[in-house]
Amino acid sequence: MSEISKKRVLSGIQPSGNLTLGNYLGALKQWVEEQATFDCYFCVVDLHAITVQQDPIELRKKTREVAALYIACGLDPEKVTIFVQSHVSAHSELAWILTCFAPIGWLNRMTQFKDKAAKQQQQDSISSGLLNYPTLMAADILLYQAHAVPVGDDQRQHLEYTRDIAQRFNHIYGETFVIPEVMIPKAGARIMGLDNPLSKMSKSEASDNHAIYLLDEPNRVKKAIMRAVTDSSGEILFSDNPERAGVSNLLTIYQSLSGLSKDETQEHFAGKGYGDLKRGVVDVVNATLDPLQKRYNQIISETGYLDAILANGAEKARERANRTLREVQDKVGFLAAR
Ligand code: ATP
Ligand code: LTN
Repeated sequence: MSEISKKRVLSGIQPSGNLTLGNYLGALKQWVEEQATFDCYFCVVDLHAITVQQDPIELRKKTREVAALYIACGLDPEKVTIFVQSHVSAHSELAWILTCFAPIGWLNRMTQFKDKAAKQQQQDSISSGLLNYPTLMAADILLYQAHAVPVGDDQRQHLEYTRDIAQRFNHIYGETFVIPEVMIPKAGARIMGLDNPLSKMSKSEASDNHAIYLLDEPNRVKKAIMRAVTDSSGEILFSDNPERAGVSNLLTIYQSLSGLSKDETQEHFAGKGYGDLKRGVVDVVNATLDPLQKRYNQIISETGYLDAILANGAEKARERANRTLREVQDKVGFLAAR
C-alpha cells in the first residue's frame, strides 16, 4: 500500500522521566504492531514535558533516551517518522490558534489537569501551560490529519477534547481537520502502580517499587514485582473488585506480554500461589526487556545514528504539518508572508 492510501496515525510520549512498563503496554507495543498498516508519526513531546518544571540538562538527555527507546521497542525508522515535537514549530503555532477557540470551561474539566495541579507543591505556581496542555495535544494530532491516535486509557478524555476542538473549528471555517479516533489496546491500557494498584503506573511518580522502568536491571524488576501489593484472598483471577486490583494488574501484565487470552492466563496460574504468579511475571517482563535493552545500548552508542533519524524525521514531519498550518492560517485570515 502506498503512503498516500494508508491511514495516518500520530502519538507521543513526554520525556518527563524514565519510560515505564505502562508506557510500553499502553502505547509503544501497539505503535509497533501498527507500523505496517498505517502511515505513522511518533514524536517525543518535549513541549508537553515543560508544563511541569524540568531540569534542562535532564530534559535534553531524556528526549534522546525516549527517541532511542522508540526504536529499541521495535519502531523501524525506515517505515515510520520519529521526531522531536519542538523541532517542528508548527506545533506551537497551531496550538496558539486553537487556544483561541478553546473554552476555559472545557479545559478546567480535564481529569489530568486536576490531578497534576493537585500534586503541585505551590498551588499559585501552577502554569497556564498545564491547563492548556490538551490544546497542544490537539494541535499535535490535527496538524497531521491523523485518523487514529494509539494511547493508553488515561488519554481518552484528551482525545474527546481534540475531536470537540476540531469539530468546532470545522463548523466555523468549513472542513479543515480530520476527526481522529482513539485507539486503545485490548489488554494493558491501564497498568497500575505495583505499590498502589489503585493509582496508574506513572513515570513521574517517585516512590520505590511503584513502577518497572524499561531500562531496569533484571534484579530491580524482580525486587519490585516480588514486593507488589496483592491481597489475602489467594485467588488468581481477573476481577473488578478494587481489593483484588493488585493481582488483576499482575495478571494483565502477564497476559499482555505473553500474548495469551484472559482465560488462558487464568488457566496458566490455576492452583498456583501468589509467589508463582509473581515469578511468572518477573520472567515475562525480563524476557521482554532483555532484547529491548540490548538494542537500546547499540542505538545510544552509535554516534550520529539517532540524531540523523531525528533530523530526517523532523524534516518529513515539518513538510506534512506546515501544509495544515498554512491552510488554517489562511482560513482564520492571516496575511500571507511574502
Ligand atoms: P507522566 O507521569 O510524566 O505524566 P506518564 O507515565 O503518564 O507520564 P505519558 O507521557 O503521559 O506517561 O504517556 C505516554 C503514553 O503512555 C500515553 O499513551 C499514555 O496513555 C500511556 N500510559 C502512561 N501510563 C500508562 C499506564 N500506566 N498504563 C497504560 N498506558 C499508559
Ligand atoms: N498527553 C499525552 C502525550 C501526548 C500525545 C500527543 C499522545 C502529547 N501529544 C498526541 C497522543 C497524541 C500523554 O500521554 N500524557
